[in-house]
Amino acid sequence: MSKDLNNISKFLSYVLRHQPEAINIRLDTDGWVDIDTLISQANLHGESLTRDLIEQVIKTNDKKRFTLSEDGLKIRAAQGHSTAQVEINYIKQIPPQYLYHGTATRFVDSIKQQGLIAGDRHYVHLSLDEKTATMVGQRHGKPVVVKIKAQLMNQLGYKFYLADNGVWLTNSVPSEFLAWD
Ligand code: HQG
Repeated sequence: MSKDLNNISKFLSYVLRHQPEAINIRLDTDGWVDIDTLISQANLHGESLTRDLIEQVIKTNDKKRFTLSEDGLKIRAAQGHSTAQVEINYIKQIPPQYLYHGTATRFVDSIKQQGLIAGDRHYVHLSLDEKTATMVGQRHGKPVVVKIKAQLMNQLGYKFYLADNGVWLTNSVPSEFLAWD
């Protein structure tokens, strides 16, 4: 992805996940905003945005972070929200036997004690494979991957959701369901 598109992706992540009020837009409960409103408000706040650029970002984004509505009029972030404006009604899914979470070595002691917690975001984010989890962990420092006994958790009543872009979500993971190598 070009540097421009990368910057736009960062801007969209910021306003569609965390701070819609920064450009004075309101997201609906499912996280959607009209693309026309997004463009005009972004431009008003000094971020030049066009429909064409937005479509390029949606198409080329490495993690498919953004979803276009079926009618093509709205956009939302697929996951990763912290804003209280959004409470996506994700459909419950049965997870595979194991899912993976990438973190940094400095968080390991705390995670062993408290389990995985969502922090500022609405959910704990889990990956289908170790390679993806390693990349997620790298964002925070020296990566370490922890295996989650997802199917066992699900059998015991913990809910799992799958975002539009393949990221698995759950509210928290108590430490007894974590397996460290
Ligand atoms: C850690 C990216 C101490 C957790 C990724 C993580 C993902 C604890 C950090 C998405 C803890 C939160 C989310 C505990 C969890 N004690 N630390 N008890 N429980 N943590 O960024 O999962 O590129 O909010 O391990 O690909 O890293 O933005 O979550 O290190 O899908 O699209 O607290 O963001 O996507 O960090 O990443 P984050 P995350 P994007």
